[in-house]
Amino acid sequence: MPVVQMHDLAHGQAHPHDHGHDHGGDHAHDRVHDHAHDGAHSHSHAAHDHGHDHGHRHAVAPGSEFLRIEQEILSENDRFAGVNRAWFAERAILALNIVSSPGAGKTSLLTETIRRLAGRLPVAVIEGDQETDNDARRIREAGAAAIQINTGRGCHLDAHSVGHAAEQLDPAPGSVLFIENVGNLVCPAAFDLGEACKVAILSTTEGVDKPIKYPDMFAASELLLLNKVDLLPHLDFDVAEALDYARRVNPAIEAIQVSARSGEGIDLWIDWLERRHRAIVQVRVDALDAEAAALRSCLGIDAPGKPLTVVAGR
Ligand SMILES: Nc1nc2c(ncn2[C@@H]2O[C@H](COP(=O)(O)OP(=O)(O)OP(=O)(O)O)[C@@H](O)[C@H]2O)c(=O)[nH]1
Ligand SMILES: [Mg+2]
Repeated sequence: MPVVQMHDLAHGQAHPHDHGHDHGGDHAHDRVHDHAHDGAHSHSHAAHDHGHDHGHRHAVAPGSEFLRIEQEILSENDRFAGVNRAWFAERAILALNIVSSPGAGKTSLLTETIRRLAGRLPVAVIEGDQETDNDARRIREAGAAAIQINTGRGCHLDAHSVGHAAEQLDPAPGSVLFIENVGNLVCPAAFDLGEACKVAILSTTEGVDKPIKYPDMFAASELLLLNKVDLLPHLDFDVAEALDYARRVNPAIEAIQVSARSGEGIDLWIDWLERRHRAIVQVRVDALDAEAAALRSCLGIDAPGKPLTVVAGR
């Protein structure tokens, strides 16, 4: 599976989910590479080069050029996110955006999760890192299909490149699709990728106050996985205090204590995943049932199983 370069790319392919929009021009992430670098990239991208400091919900003077560009990028991202969300819904795919600071244990938790879900649910992974395909390789070794997006200078994934990657990866209907975002507690909070929800990972080595220092990320997440609890005996990390901070910025956030190393808490995380997966599948099944009922009614067939004889004149 190739590595997708998100920046410094030539203009080119339309987004697989473009549906008639023109997204050519200076898109920074329209080409798929079979290698990590081609060395000949241009550095002239403007509004769509997420490697710069724009495109985030920073506090800036209203009316500034910076703010205008920022709003343009975010609204375009939201449009792509909507397309992705519809694409996932149609396939009953549970897409989760996994966010954390670098090294909190995203890939380790995913590899453990993939092993636990083997034979239970199909899993695919979109990996986001600035450089290397190390994480995608780890995911494949654990037994799931993976595609790596390298963001270069970019500090987060965006919906457009995730749409490309999802189409290439082509997860089976009813899959769980993990999107491991770039390790960063700030920027990924502002970018909807079309996921069902964000899952934030905080590890016990990072300090208890991260949720109040980086509130946007914890406010945007539905679930907090507190990872590396196996290390608690060696640390002065106060779990109750950390969870209290998380609930201060997001009273509804759920929390599960886990260790990718010891396996503690992973069962609870798998239960959570299976619940969310069932809910997504149920929504799709209900929609298909409704479509089938509408077709039956249109054809004058009132019960499933009744032979398909179209009533004349209808
Ligand atoms: N003790 C302990 N170490 C862990 C645990 N989970 C991950 N680690 C270690 O933490 C380090 C970082 O883990 P990764 O899974 O690469 O973290 P990540 O969040 O994917 O990192 P980036 O993708 O670079 O942001 C590795 O050395 C892991 O072995 C855990 O539960 N307990
Ligand atoms: Mg990782």
